[in-house]
Amino acid sequence: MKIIDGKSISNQIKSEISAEVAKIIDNNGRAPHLASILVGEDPASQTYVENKAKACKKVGFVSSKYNLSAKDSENDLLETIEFLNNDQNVDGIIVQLPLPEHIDEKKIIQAVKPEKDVDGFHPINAGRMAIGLPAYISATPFGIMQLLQRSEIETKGKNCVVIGRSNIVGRPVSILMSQNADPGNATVTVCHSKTKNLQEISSNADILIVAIGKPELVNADMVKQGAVVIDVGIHRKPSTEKKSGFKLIGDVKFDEVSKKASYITPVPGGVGPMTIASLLINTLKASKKEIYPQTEHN
Ligand code: BQF
Repeated sequence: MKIIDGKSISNQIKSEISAEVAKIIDNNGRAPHLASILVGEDPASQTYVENKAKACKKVGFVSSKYNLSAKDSENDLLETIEFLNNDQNVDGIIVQLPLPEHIDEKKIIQAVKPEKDVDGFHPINAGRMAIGLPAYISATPFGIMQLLQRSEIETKGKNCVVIGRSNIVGRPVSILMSQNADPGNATVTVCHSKTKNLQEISSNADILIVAIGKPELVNADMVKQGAVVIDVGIHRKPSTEKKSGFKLIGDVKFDEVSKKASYITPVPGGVGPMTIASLLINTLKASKKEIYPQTEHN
């Protein structure tokens, strides 16, 4: 069994990005700029926004943070997005999810200009990705594809089972894995909360991608000997051994599943760091206007 070291692969990507930023600066360009909006003070969300700001700093990007109160209105958030859409010095905008109940997430993701939507959540980017046009691909699915590619894992013709169908991970990664591309060309099955024979289906997977959001749902009986297992879950489990008071666990029972897997991603240090690295890649592309060279969505 090989552990896929997402932390190390993400550091490799970050050093490639740093080199590109240095070149941009040498040519009298401006450093890429990522703006993050956080509404409220959910501790996990605060950590994620902090992780992204730190990563920006590490590769030489500018980052700015806009912290709204949980009580601020949907309109306040829309105004912040509009301000950043119009700021010529901002390349990428992310709105940290989840949002408070009184804010309509669907409305918010459509307010971010597609050209600055480095999370790839806007329907223009989600749709373009689905039909194989240049697009910002949401960071976690993109990170998973990079992990497979950089670990030289063959996907062509393989049975890939995705557990989870969210707009952010399960759905887009299932599309990418089935595309005629490398990585891709897998035969993909999407399972979800209403799937009846989950164990039967998942134990047929050569590549199992788990993004269901249920702590340690996947056990050894659900995994084929030699499978590649990608664990997207991230949950805080109370622990007296950690000074933070919790440890991170995934959607997969790592100890037992790792005995059967050929490759497996750990939590932490697997998919999570790759999500951050992919966001940096998207922000660099935004600053270079790589996806949308003109302003219209042709
Ligand atoms: C690691 C996220 C659920 C809901 C909204 C590194 C991150 C996490 C783990 C991180 C995530 C998860 C992010 C590790 C961003 C990934 O070392 O294992 C980085 O910061 N993530 C997010 O922005 O929103 C989420 C998960």
